[in-house]
Amino acid sequence: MTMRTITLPLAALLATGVIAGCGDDETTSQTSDAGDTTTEMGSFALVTGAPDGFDDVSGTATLVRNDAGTDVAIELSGLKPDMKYASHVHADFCDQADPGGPHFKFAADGADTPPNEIHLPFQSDADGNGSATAHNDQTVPVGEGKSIVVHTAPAAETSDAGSDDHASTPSRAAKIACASLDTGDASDGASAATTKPTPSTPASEDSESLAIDVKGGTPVGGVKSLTVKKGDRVRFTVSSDTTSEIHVHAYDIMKDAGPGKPATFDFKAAIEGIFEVEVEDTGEQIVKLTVNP
Ligand SMILES: [Cu+2]
Repeated sequence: MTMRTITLPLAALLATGVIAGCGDDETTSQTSDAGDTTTEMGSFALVTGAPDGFDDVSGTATLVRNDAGTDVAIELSGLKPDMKYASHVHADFCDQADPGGPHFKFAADGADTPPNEIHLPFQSDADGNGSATAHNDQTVPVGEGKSIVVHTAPAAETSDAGSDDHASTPSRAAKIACASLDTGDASDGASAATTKPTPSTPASEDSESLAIDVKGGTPVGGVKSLTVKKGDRVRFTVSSDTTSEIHVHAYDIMKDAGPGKPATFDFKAAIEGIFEVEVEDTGEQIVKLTVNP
């Protein structure tokens, strides 16, 4: 009898206690913390209209976002040695008329300086290599911050805090190279579909250094297949009887191939998926590039 009178109010107390202590907001935000990291990567390529003296710039860009903020890292080679450079996360992809478009800003009406923008100033070494990293406590929204652009450094940007509104004064900071960022990570459901590799044809036996001959804007012998693993080097050479721009999609690498001047491609396969290499003027595909995980 006594047992029963005690257990009933105790059970009722426990029940209300459990409900009060279990904050719904807390549990849901904790679960999403774990799965919210996305990594995007890209390869640097020279932009059209880059200043004289830059002709073989390449490198990689990585942007990692999670609830703790955004981390960006770049690594370049082929730059002019011992020179200061500016680089920023930009709003658009590299294939725009103005490669990369304007700077990415967290607050559209906010300042042109960090932390409202992400800047990665750096100086190249004696061999023309350069690298930089940046952390921002804010998280770049998925689908924004689509590229990283490297510029010549305007005098004002030798100190990072200085104002550099190069969008309105483009002559002061010419764009040199641009890397479009692509989600190569399946943790983000929305973009996973576009980067997931589909079953592909077997690797061509000479994927080491493929040679493509273009005549009249079309590939001799048809579209060649090139299959590599992510992180491998992609190497091929395009010869053409007419001067044509050769474009590697997604990686946004463009090079001119012309009579006696073949275009040599050599870049890291940083983005998974199946990509076209085409003759830009004719839209003719010459290579099917497959990058497997
Ligand atoms: Cu910029």
